[in-house]
Amino acid sequence: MARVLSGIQPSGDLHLGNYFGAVRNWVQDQDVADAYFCIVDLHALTLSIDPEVLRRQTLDAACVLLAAGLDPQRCTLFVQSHVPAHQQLTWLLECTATMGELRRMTQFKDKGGGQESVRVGLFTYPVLMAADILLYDADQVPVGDDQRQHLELTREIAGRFNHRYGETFTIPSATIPKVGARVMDLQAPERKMSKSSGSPLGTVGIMDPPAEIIRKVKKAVTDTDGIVAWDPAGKPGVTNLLSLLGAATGQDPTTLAEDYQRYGDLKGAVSEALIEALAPLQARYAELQADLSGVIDILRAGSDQASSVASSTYLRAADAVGLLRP
Ligand code: AQP
Repeated sequence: MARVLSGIQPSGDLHLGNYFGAVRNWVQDQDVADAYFCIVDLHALTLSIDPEVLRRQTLDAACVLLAAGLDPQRCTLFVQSHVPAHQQLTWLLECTATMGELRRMTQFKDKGGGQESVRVGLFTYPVLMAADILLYDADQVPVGDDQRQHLELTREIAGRFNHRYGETFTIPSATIPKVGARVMDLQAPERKMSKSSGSPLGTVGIMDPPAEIIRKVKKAVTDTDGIVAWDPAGKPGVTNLLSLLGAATGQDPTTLAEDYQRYGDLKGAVSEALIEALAPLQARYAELQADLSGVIDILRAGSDQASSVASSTYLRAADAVGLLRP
């Protein structure tokens, strides 16, 4: 069975991009792979975040993931900071990656490149992500399109480490979904929907109530020519709405345009499909919120399981570079 690993930052309310680009596919992965899913709280420290908010959002992310269908009987769900090997391996990999490689990462440039006050952790974030993946000997990493470059870097670092110190890590591949890989901000459809850098009106949360979904979709930016067509370059707003409709209904988004004459009708269909797709998750989420101690138990068991795998990979890497065992 292939090993799958993926993660999500508790840096804000999870949104449709996180769901269609990643989480929904994780739910399917549980049945066909040995799956590990991680709430990457250390990554959330790369940008400013209130400590209490981080704690609350970490537990909340666990509730959303379980509500979406992750099942602790079929996957390992854990919190990154509960497994110390992530930080230990990061150092070994930071001594393998180069400044030039990290400087080329577009997410760093987008989020803070060029500012002297930017946190060092934002710069080295892709190395921590490489450690997250390599610790579990993951064969596949299901991610949205925005993480493609970080995955390439992970492969580079792992290959270099193996070349320098002998076969230590499995080289992982990215699995990018065909539909929903890049959900765009409804207010700025040239930018991806994002927890931390998106516009509030352009970001639809997985737990947004129906009225909120209708309001945000109704206000989504389109264009002035009034023609419903699939045209990513020329009509990014309309294409994003078609893409969301396809992701929510399981239909091919490129052919959906034929069914709609007016933007208002398309928006109505998008809202309806999103509300229907999210309703079961929202109901399960409410149940989980009523039993948070059960969620904490799941995370504890998950981190025990994850630690047993991660600590042995770390030891392998530490031996390879020549660290003396305690
Ligand atoms: N807009 C998106 N479309 C498709 N997939 C997306 N993902 C994120 N945004 C989109 C995928 O969701 C998974 C978890 O992402 P993350 O929490 O690790 O952080 P991110 O990629 O940086 O996403 P955000 O929402 O923009 O978070 P912040 O604002 O904290 O940086 C990943 O698989 C990602 O590809």
